Amino acid sequence: MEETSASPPAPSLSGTGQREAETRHAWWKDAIVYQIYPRSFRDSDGDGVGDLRGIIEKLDYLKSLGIDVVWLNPIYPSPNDDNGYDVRDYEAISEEFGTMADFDELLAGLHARGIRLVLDLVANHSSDEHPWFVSSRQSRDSPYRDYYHWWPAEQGPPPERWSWFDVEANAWAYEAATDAWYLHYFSRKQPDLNWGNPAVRQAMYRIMRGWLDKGVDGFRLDAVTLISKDPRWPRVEAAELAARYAGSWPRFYSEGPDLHAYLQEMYQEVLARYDAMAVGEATGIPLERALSFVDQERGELDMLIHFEGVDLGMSPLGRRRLDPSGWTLPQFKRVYSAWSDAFARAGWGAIYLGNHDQPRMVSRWGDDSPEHRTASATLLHTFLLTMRATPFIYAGDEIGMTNIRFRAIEEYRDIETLNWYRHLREAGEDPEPFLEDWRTTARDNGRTPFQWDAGAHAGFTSATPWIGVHPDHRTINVAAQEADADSVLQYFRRLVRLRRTHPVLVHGDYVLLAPEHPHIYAYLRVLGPTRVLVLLNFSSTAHTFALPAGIEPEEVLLVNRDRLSRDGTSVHLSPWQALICTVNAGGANPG
Ligand code: ISL
Repeated sequence: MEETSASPPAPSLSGTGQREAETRHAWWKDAIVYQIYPRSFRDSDGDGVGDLRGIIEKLDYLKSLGIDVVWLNPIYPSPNDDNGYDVRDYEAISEEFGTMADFDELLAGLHARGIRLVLDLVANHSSDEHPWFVSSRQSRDSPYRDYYHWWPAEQGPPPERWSWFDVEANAWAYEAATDAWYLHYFSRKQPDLNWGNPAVRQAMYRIMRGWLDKGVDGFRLDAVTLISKDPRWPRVEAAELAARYAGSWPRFYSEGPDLHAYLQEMYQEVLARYDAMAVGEATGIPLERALSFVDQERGELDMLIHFEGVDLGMSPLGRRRLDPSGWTLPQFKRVYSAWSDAFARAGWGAIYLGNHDQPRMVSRWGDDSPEHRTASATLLHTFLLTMRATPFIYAGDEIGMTNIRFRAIEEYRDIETLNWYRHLREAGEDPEPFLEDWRTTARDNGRTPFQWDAGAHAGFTSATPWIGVHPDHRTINVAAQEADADSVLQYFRRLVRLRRTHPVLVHGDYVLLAPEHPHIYAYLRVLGPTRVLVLLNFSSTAHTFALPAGIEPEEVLLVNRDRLSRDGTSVHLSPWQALICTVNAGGANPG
């Protein structure tokens, strides 16, 4: 058995969490994960791009948040067609971000503060500039030819496959040099690796072991549900392609026939040998099959990052657009309750409301107007940190950063937006409705520089930043919130402390109350005799909640605004008020 050398001490578990502590590397169940998009966090060397030394400068800030794990988006050398998700070398550090010595210092600095580090592993595809692909595309006889998926032209046109980032949405790109097509589910510069080739798998396992031997604490596995391709290459009907979120598309993309075999092999060859956390990005995986990935008995992954939550209220088309019919709170409750219940007896969940592929949490799920921003951001954090799942907090959300809503296409940097725009222009479509859609949905909303202070470029850089800084940094920034006891930041820290000191919030059963209430999300967390009630008013108007019989609020543990206001069995909640209180012990739990 190999062991990591520099792991921080395991966080202490108490109460009946003990049962889970006995299962394999359960430390990540108690953890709060903080996701850093390195390009946008802090630029230490004045080139407009965030870097590892920038993160090192902020180590004490990270410690002050009380988080347990940092997940870094890719930091490897990359031509940056997709901001690092096109990897040129899996074993080195991008020059833009620093050196391996900087990385070692960052890892040691995190570990010294009791914070673990999780890297992003992009295993479904590499960059077209990776030496494997450079060789692969040169000749049909290349020793690396079978590292990728090639379709020789003499076999006729390849089976239709949809590409997320391609201008023509075609996942096959033709190469005259070898008269063949190669597969790329993302951009043309992101050819899909052929996991059917054992040499590819072994190479990836070696890479993973290399980072774990260095002391890294786990991986977020990018697009990992797409790695197994059906070698029979079934043809897809055009209608099925168009409706990629409806019904059958995962049959052709995620959950290929060998997916579980690969994940089990990865577990045996890598994960089982370390005390590491593995969270898979679960594109296309429905709730019904979640446990087939994360049931400990199977030996595959620890957690999944599912999409059912963030896809609520999105149009089911390839291009990002809000569904005009919107989303309702009862739907939201159904999704998160179902994903919580799925892991009641086995497996474990991950929960998030924003990341680098999503608009800002408060703009998407709260109300980012000056009147309601602080309350709605703190309410959303209350939700994330009181659910029975490992919370993934996206950097900037702890201060309530908002969507930038770029006006013009020139302001965008994301390949997804730029390619869709090109596509529309080539098709002669009016770009304005498109731009309006992307103001609320674009990934770049979540990628603007972190707002440290009210000064130039929000204290992110001394140079011109790689992407525009949100003008609201003059009011929304760390410095201002450090000085304000009622800020999102200070509330976030209180919540983190509360979760840490109340195991019921991590391990307790989750009992949904009033599933159909249109404005209030209410639930109990129950661990032995301890019962905690969470009340969240998901709206910009005041509402009343009728307490179910047998639920008697006792001590208020935390409230984001105002106080507990009760009238008999009714609780009055102000707009976006969030309240956590203990309730009388015992009795049957309603719900
Ligand atoms: O954000 C999306 C596009 O609208 C998602 O469909 C996303 O592409 C998908 O979830 C996979 O995401 C991951 O892999 C991509 C990368 O661009 C994303 O940033 C990453 O999270 C390709 O590596």
